Amino acid sequence: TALKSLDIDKENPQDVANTVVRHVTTSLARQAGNMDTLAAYQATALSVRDQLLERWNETAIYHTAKAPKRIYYLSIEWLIGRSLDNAVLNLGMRNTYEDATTKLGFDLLNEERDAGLGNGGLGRLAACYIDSMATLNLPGWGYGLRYNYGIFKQLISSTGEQLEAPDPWLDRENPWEIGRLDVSYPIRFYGRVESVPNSDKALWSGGMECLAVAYDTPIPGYNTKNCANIRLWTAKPVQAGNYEASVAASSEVENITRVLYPNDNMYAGKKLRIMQQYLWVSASLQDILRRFTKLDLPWTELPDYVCIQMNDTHPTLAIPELMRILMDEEEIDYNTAWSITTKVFAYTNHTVLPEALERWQVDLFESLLPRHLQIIYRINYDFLGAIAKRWPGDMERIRRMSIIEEGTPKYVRMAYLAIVASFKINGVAELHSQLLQATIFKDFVEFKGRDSFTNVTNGITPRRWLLQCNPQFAALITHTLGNDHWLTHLKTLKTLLPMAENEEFRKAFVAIKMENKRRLADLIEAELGIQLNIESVFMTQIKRLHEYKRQTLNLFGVIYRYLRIKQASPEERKKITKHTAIFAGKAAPGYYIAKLVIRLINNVAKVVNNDPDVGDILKVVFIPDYSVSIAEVLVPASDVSVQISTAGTEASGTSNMKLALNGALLLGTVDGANVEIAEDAGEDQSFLFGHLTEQVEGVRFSNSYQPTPLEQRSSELQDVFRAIESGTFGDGGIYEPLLKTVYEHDYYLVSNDFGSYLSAEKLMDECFADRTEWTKKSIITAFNMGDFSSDRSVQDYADGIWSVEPCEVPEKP
Ligand code: DL6
Repeated sequence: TALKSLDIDKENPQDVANTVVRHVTTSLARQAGNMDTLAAYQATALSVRDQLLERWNETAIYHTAKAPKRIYYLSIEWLIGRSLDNAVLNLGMRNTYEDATTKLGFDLLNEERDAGLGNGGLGRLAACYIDSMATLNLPGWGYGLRYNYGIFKQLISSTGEQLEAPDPWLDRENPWEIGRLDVSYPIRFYGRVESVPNSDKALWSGGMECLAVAYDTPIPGYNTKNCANIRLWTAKPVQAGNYEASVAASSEVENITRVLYPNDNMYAGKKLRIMQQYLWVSASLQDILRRFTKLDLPWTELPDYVCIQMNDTHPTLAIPELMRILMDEEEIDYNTAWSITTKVFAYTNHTVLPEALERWQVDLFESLLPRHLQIIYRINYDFLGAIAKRWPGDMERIRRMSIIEEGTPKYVRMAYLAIVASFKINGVAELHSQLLQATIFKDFVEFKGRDSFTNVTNGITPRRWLLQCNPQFAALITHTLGNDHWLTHLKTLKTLLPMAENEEFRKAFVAIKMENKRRLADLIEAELGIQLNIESVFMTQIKRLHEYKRQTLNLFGVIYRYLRIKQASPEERKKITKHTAIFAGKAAPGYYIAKLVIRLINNVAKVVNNDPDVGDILKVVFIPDYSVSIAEVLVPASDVSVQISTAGTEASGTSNMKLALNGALLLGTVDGANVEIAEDAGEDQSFLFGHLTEQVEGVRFSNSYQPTPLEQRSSELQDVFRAIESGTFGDGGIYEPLLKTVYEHDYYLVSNDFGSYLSAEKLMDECFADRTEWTKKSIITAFNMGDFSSDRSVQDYADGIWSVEPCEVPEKP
């Protein structure tokens, strides 16, 4: 019967509607006539899930039979967002479901809560990559953690400050996951280690044991039967004999996967976090190895069947964990275990910021994972021995490169461990990969050789970031090309470049942009009561709040513009290009300066938006609680993509790609993937400004050691600061700590780049005045973004790092 129940005509809305109604009565135990929107959403989701599971099972069966080499993507964050729309699109059933649910009388998409299991770029990248792995038919799985609470909900107080509320996203049943109570693994913490004489084996026992239980989220590929999987772990206590002890232990254990750490590009060093990391990698490895052992092959063949990509250093504990399993449980000698391990792992670095690099205190590490520390010491011993052999007497080099950072306290440097054990290390944009090799990993390039290091520029899935978020533009492309092949071969967009000169196409393009702007303006008016002029330039900066991302530069530019409007005569005002500055993003709850920036944005917005002298010449909007689904509204509605990090600090960025693909022009620094975006879009399409990476150190040095007064660095910025200090936007004293960061060291060169930022904006305004030219640039930008599909990135990984081949499930197995 189960099989029969799926035997529906996938193009027949009535058939699909029947499956929905059946879920209402069976899965939800409600009467069909008593169905609210939530129930309709859940039943629809369950009906879609049936389709997914059919493919999921077929993929699993086929891959088990074919036994291809598999890629496992270990990411501590998966920022999936909503699944319903994406799933029906990838299944090719959007129209049928739309018709079916309209038939049922519901608009369901907004019922779904975002799966917010990530902070920002790193987690969203993982979600794009799994979509591409499925689409490219690669045998890939993702592994992560099933946090009970995702990224916090951001509220804005009446004083403009960020407040945080929990995100209990699992309080409602999550229809996209399947609990696998049968798939669970034991995990140990603390305890003691006894060595076994004359062997590399040790016995780790005692301490606290718990279980990691699997939950699966099927991820359909686009236009293929293949379906990937994200397996997320949840911590559960093991039942002990003593009731009181087991209740106490159970709350400690359940805490492990309770909440996502809300830091982005910032390492916190908390015990619970290392417990999360270990539970996740240990369970994932046990699962991966169990699958391999079913093949009944010698362990030395593991690297022919398994590749593990580490998304940053968060899963680095997988290295000593694999060594432990091979030595202590499989009784393999150290050298063989090391030879296997170093052929399995590859490591992606996502930041050069020193404050984001993970280093665990040895004491904490030792108490939680005593056996792993022993193994790391052993790895380090051999590694430093090799360095000493190659550079005899170079103690300084040994000190610099050691996996253990000496001092009080001592630390385990996770990036170094990841590099030593990985066969390939990559950065996420050309500039970033070069910087890694020239700066923080320079010694390791000398040691391992250049071939161990590479670049894979990030990408975004065009299914979510164009087809789903901008359906009308997608339809225009498909209509013009005559097919939708571009959705899996994004570079074909290039063939549409001549359309920039086609008036009819331009008209259609502008009409779509205006409709998207209208949709965003409606949302903003409904949520915040701010009325926008959709004829103004929509300038969008959407990302985490961080000093290096310099939301300040944008905001100070807004204030400068405001001051100029105030000084202008009514006649002059008429000539000023109308701007809407849109900000969205969260600040880590403990990041004081970033939270102060949010407060200032909101208070500037209050003053500017209510000043009759300004009218619709300038509006400022901070959209609270930025999320994937809000991004899906913002991205297609933007004219300008604001990407203004200090050069050399943003590893790649991905909102720059999403915005450009939807036709926003880049206003940015020469940083991260901006470089490649500007190169591909063509010089005339972008507005680049600011000091270059190679200049930053020098300017920083003079800012700190030969400080010149702000007035001399930028008189325009001095005017802005005076306005803030004098109380134009509320009590100026509140912002003193923020302004001080610029007055004093100005580590991120806000004052040094302010002048050229204003010039770039001016150029942009002049350009916007000629709407036809602007539209041409916008079209040219979008159609030159073919290289930023995550399909290209994942294919680069598959060819250059993973050595995995597609394994496509046949239409009729
Ligand atoms: O690679 C994804 C994303 C980049 O686009 C951003 O530029 C970068 O800041 C971000 N890095 C992190 C680092 N976190 N840690 N650890 O999130 O990665």
